[in-house]
Amino acid sequence: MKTHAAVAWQAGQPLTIEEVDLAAPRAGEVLIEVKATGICHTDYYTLSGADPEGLFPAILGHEGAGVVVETGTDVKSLRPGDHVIPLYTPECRECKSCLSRKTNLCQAIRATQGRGLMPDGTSRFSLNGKPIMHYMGTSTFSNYIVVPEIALAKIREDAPFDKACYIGCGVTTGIGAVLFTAKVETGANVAVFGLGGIGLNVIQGARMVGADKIIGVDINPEREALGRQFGMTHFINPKEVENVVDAVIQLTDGGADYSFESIGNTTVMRQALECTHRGWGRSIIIGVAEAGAEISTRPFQLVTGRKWEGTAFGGARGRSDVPRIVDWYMEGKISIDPLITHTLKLEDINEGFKLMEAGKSIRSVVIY
Ligand code: NAD
Ligand code: AHE
Ligand code: ZN
Repeated sequence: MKTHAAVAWQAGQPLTIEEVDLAAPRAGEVLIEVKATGICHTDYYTLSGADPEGLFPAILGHEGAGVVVETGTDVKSLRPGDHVIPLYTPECRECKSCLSRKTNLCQAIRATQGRGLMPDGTSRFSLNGKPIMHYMGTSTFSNYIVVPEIALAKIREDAPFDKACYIGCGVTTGIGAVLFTAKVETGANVAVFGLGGIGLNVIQGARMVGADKIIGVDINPEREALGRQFGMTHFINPKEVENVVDAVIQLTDGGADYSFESIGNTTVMRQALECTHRGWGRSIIIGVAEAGAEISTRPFQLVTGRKWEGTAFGGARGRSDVPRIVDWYMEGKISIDPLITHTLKLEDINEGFKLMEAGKSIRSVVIY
């Protein structure tokens, strides 16, 4: 079949809309009509050329929601008409990682996914007979996609696609980092560096668990109002203080219990670690930094009890946790709507990247 898709031909170049060929789902695969997709900073990062796994030409996008159109052989858990969120972190429930119960990083198809291919080592997308690469196993910048069954979370049918799509990455990553990875306890002091599409969800996760001080740090002063709306109690603009680490330490009587870096800046990652409390502070890296980037600190920071950690997809097990998070949204327990600042047509997708770059959007959502 044919599908309209935004194709990334080269690093740093705008996407172009093409009519792409899409092959039918094979065994264990599912054809999805994508109804809406968010644009995450990670799409921008890969398009920029900084991603060591970035391949071109590819169809980017990993924050979608849609409907099952057709199932390949051996697909048992889904049928046409089901509403789904594609998962860049699948959940096979059989691999060593899934069975360990220690991580959400299912490894069943990670190797082929990182090479832009389906699990059988081929692409379903092509144009003029030449393959186009998948991206993160999802490629939600295409109206129709083929995705492995283990990489689809079935969600309730009354959830609106244009909001539910954001649960495919940003919402789950931010809230999950607090609930599933850090397991922040009531009364803890939390510092969040970077108040974009991810960081604002970290803020609302911290509010959900009843954190005490929730300190937001961002160089964009326009992020303060939305931060406060989502539960932030204190705002620091690093440009307005002499030393952001000292500023957090002063506000928290010795340091934050937990900090989160949701920017992808290694200098800020160090600040986030060093503003946590001696003896027990934990700093969680969410941001994705460019190929070759390294983090550093004095080992003394760790010797004196701070822990440096990271999280992918907020530690969520997609097929189990994503439907619950959709329920939280539908029950009014979490807020999504104010974070979707722009909606676009696929033809205007490059505008979404420009808005992100200019710091004008939190999330732009493409509606098919
Ligand atoms: P975004 O562009 O919406 O937000 C980034 C925010 O950081 C902006 O508000 C910006 O003003 C702020 N910022 C930039 N430089 C800063 C600095 N020096 N100090 C303080 N604030 C600064 O991006 P996003 O979509 O929220 O993504 C954030 C990061 O998280 C990206 O690196 C993205 O790739 C990563 N990410 C990781 C995961 C994961 O699973 N680990 C999931 C999603 C996104
Ligand atoms: N190819 C990138 C990987 C970047 C990365 O860490 N991605 C996150 C999700 S970001 C979503 O917006 C992730 O899931 N990581 C775990 C994994 O297995 O990729 C790079 O920098 O190499
Ligand atoms: Zn993302």
